[in-house]
This record gives sequence, structure tokens and C-alpha cells, in this order.
Amino acid sequence: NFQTYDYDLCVIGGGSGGISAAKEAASLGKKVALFDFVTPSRHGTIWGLGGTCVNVGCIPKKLFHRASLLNEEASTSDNFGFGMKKTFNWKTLVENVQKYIRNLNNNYEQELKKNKIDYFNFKAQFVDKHLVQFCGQDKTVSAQNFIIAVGGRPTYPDIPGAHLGITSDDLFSLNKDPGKVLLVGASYIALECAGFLNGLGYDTTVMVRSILLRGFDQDIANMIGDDLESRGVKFIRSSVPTELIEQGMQNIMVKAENTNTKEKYEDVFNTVVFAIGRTACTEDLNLNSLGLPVQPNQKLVTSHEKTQVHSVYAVGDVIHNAPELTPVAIKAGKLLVRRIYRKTTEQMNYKLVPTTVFTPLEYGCVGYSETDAKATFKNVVVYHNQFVPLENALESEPRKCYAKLVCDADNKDKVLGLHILGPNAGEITQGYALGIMLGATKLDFDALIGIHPTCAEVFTTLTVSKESNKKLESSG
Ligand code: FAD
Ligand code: NA7
Repeated sequence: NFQTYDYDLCVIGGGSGGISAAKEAASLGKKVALFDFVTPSRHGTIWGLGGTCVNVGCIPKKLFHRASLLNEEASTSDNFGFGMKKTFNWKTLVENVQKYIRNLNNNYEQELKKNKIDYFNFKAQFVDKHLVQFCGQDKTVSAQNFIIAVGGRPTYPDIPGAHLGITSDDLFSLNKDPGKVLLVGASYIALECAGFLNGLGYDTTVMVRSILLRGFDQDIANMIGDDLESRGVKFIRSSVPTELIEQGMQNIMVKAENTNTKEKYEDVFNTVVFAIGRTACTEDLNLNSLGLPVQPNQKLVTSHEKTQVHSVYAVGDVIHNAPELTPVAIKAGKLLVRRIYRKTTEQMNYKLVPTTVFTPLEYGCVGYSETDAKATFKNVVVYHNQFVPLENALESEPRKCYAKLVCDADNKDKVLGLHILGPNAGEITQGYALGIMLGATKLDFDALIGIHPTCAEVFTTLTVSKESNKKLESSG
């Protein structure tokens, strides 16, 4: 215990979780080092400090989503008396988004400086449980504690020609018009990208291996599929790609196979985007030197963010079985550091994490899906309704939106899950999530006065249970 180290804490990874942990430790007077290094994507894309969310995740994704919603609004604005037609330019969007991201990168660097955190733009590799090496160099730093916050990167399928495809790491900085696009995968990243690409006018196809949005409420997952289809997104169901072949400068031939019928499929696309999950970046950390095992997806099993090695902790996407979300990584990092250095006891609560899928009709949820609730509780009642947002009322065929409360009938109809498909679902869900966290029941929702006319008020007037099989009448 008399040993001295270069740092009290060394954080490996400068993304959502790592930066949050480093800043918290610095604010508690600790001497902190932070390593962040971005390995170029297979297409050579690199970026600055801040990790996935800032550079190739939440931030660019939401801005592209916004661009596509603007296009949708422009095309329906005639009904409100506007007569303008706007044209879209991919390069302008990419340049402006990238400029915004560079500002954020600079801000992060400034903040590390301001907090007296030593930032090393190098890949770190463990030598032992108190020592890391600058990858490829002789230089090392020692620390009393380490936090692994290396996140993950998109997974590539193991098929011939896979290198011709890009991932979300490349899409938001793509320097050419994407043209006709194939998205492989059916989770939220694939569907969000499909939504905004189609919304911006690109010919968009999604190749689905099994179901849409595994883990999310399946009624709503299927409604999202129907909605995307009605907007022009094409779906190739029960299929996986088997080979990509380059055909001239701008064309990629995709060969695929139906997983049930073994029927073959082929078509030519300009851009193929793989969104088939992410692999944690633990491979280069030399975890063998610590005797730390990883899961098949390269993730670390932790208990309250502790690994099996006393001085080594982990937060964020690198943790096995935790939601891959920025606010989760940020909160876990902060609470962990407080527990290490201030001996506090508050633990990260990985349950009841609200989230939103930013498809053209947004889907916000918190708590149990209907299926998971029914698998966990004996007596589940579901209240639901369709509604048409007033914002869309002047359209000739306004899109139907949907709300659902999943309740525990054996526990005073306590709300186990809240789900909404409609505009601004993220904003709505964030607010209601507090009520769910505090244990709100269906009666509490009934007692709440709505704000009229909004979409969020739908939850104050739900009377139809799904079990009654009553037909839903859209309310406005
Ligand atoms: P990261 O942010 O990935 O940071 C890890 C950092 O460590 C990276 O910079 C990496 O290069 C670096 N690193 C790796 N290995 C080493 C090493 N050996 N040495 C030094 N540095 C290393 N979440 C939301 O909450 N909302 C959203 O809307 C949302 N949208 C998303 C959209 C997309 C397209 C993607 C891909 C993700 C999205 N996410 C979203 C998820 C969110 O981005 C992640 O959950 C979050 O960034 C995880 O933070 P992290 O700190 O664990 O890792
Ligand atoms: P997810 O959530 O891990 O989902 C992966 C999707 O890709 C899912 O639809 C899978 O289908 C599909 N998949 C997986 N492997 C393949 C192969 N080999 N071929 C075709 N399709 C496949 O990944 P995302 O990239 O959307 O998001 C990862 C996380 O990053 C997410 O949680 C965010 O928080 C950030 P399946 O349902 O397994 O049949």
C-alpha cells in the first residue's frame, strides 16, 4: 500500500462513460489520465475525442433524422398554405454535421484540460493490473485504479466481399451520395438509418434475418415496419447476405439467401450498410495479462461495474448485459467513481431505462414490453389506443400513432411498461419515465389532467384494454 502510482485513476476510452468517470474523479481531486484512440474503420473513417455517441452515434443520427423530418414537413406544408419546394444536398448535410461534431471534439479536449486530466491520444494495453502501455511504444503509465470504457464497434459478417459494405461508422461522413442503399440488420440502428435515408429520398431496402427490433414491444415493432413500408422502404424478410461483389466503381452486387426456403436473391446497390450488432473493443487490451475472460461478444462480465481484478473496473457498452445507451454509460461512470473515492453506496440501476427509437414515427418506451411482462407477471392488463396527432390532421391520410400501458393487475394496476409510437416520442417518454420510476399506477394516469392538444395526453384517457378485443377508434 506504500506503492506510489503515476495516477490515482487511469480511464481507457474517451467516450460517454470514460469522460464522465474521468471528470468525476478529477472533480474529487484525483489525479487522472485518459486514453482515447480511434482505430480507423475498414473504410478509413476516423474521428476525434468523445466516443461513439458524439462522432458516429446519437448526435449525427439525430441530426440526419431531423433532416428527414424536415423533408417530410416540407412536403406536407402545402396544406398549411406554403408553396415552397426544397431540394436536398447530401454533401451539405454531411459537412454541417461534421463541422458540428468537430466543435464538440474540441469542447471535450478543452474540458479535459480544464479539469487537469492528462489526455493521451493512444491505444492503451494492459501490462499488469496497475500498469498500461502506450500501444506499440515503450512508454507506460501506472495507476492505482483503471476503468475500462472502450465501448464497441460495428460487427462485420463473415462473408466474401464484406469489406465492400460500410457501417454506421462511415455513413454520417460518407463523401458521396449514398444512392440505392441496402441495410443489413433489423435492430434500431438499421431501422433508424433506413428511416432517414428513405426520408431524404434514397431508394432504401432492409434485409431482416428474423424479427424487427428484438427486445422491443413486438406490436410496435411491427407497426414501425408497416409505417416504413408505407413510406417506401422495401423489406427482404428472413434473409441474410451470402456474398458482396464489386461491379464497377459505384455498384455492389449483393447475393443473399432466405433462411427458411433457401431461395436465392440478388440485386445491385450503391451502398451496403451492415448494422448487425456491435463487438466490444477488448481484443487489443491484452486482458490475458490480467487473467480477465471475455464473453463471445468480447464483453466483460462485471458485478456493480467491478471486474474480477481488484483494481480494474468497467463501464458503458463494454459491459455484458447492460443497455448500450449513452446516459447509462455516463451515469454508471459517475456513480462508480463516487463509490470508489467517496465511499458512497448508490449503485447504477440498469432497470427502467427509458429509450427511443428515432424512426420517422418515433418509438419511446420505458419498462417491460408486453411479451416480457406476460412472461414475468401472472396477471397483466394492457391498455392501448390509436391517435392522430393534430399536427398531421390536415393530411389526406394522416398516419396513425399508438400508445400502450402494460399494467400489473395483481398490484393495483401498477404500470410495468409505457410505449408510444408518434412524433416526439423521446420527449414524451422522458417525462413519463419519472412517473413509472416512482411506481405510478393506471389510476394515477387516469387522475392526471392532459395537456390539450398534445400527443402525450393520450396516456391520460386510455380506457380500452387489449384483452377486451374492442376495436380501436382513433382519437384526435
Ligand atoms: P464509446 O462511446 O464507444 O467510447 C469508447 C472509446 O474508447 C472510443 O473512442 C474508442 O475509440 C476508445 N477505445 C477503444 N479501445 C481503446 C483502447 N484500447 N485505448 C484507448 N481508447 C480506446 N445511445 C443513446 O443513448 N441514444 C441514441 O440515440 C443512440 N444512438 C446511437 C446510434 C448509433 C448509430 C450508434 C452506433 C450508437 C448509438 N447509441 C445511442 C449508443 C451510444 O453511442 C453508446 O451506448 C455510447 O457511446 C457508449 O459509450 P461508451 O463510453 O461505453 O463507449
Ligand atoms: P443489435 O441490437 O445487436 O441487433 C442486431 C441486428 O442484426 C438484429 O436485427 C439481428 O437479427 C441482426 N443480425 C445479427 N447478425 C446478423 C447476421 N450475421 N446477418 C444478418 N443479420 C444479423 O445491433 P444494432 O447494430 O442495431 O445496435 C447495437 C447497439 O449499438 C444498440 O443496442 C445501440 O444501443 C447501440 P436477429 O434479431 O438476431 O435475428
